[in-house]
Amino acid sequence: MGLSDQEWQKVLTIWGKVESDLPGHGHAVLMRLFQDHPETMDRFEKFKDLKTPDQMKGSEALKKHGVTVLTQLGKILKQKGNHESELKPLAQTHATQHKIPVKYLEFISEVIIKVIAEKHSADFGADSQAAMKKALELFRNDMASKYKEFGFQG
Ligand code: CUS
Repeated sequence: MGLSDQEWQKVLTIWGKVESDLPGHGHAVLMRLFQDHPETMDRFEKFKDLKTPDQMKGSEALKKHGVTVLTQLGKILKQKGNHESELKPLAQTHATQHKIPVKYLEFISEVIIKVIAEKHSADFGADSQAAMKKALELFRNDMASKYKEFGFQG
């Protein structure tokens, strides 16, 4: 279940590339998520008017939220699994206010890997992809158990 030091190193190395352009990556992730899984948009009132890819592309709100998402996730990844204190408040708001099912976290994890693979193919080989996949699984598992503590079945 846990990741080795080497795996965490791979995760954080590629995350460094993501951080070289957080708004670009975040915007790409959310556009892709909303196109591939339109139902995920319904969680966010502020995005309900984004209907076409062009509208999404031009949306400052979407770009801003992309930065929020990747910033939160980056904070958690940097804890290398010891993320209890970062994860708990995030799980609480997502369980009680936003009501983001674990399934949506699965979708966003897949999309993050796709977007990194597209933007950084040379630096994101099979080992790094597998490590990132594991890190995101750990994140989701721990979110899911915290969700239950907050009474959200996810
Ligand atoms: O915002 C936040 O915070 C979250 C993040 C994580 C948890 C990482 N989100 Cu937002 C999520 C989601 C979205 O945005 C959309 C869809 C789905 C999910």
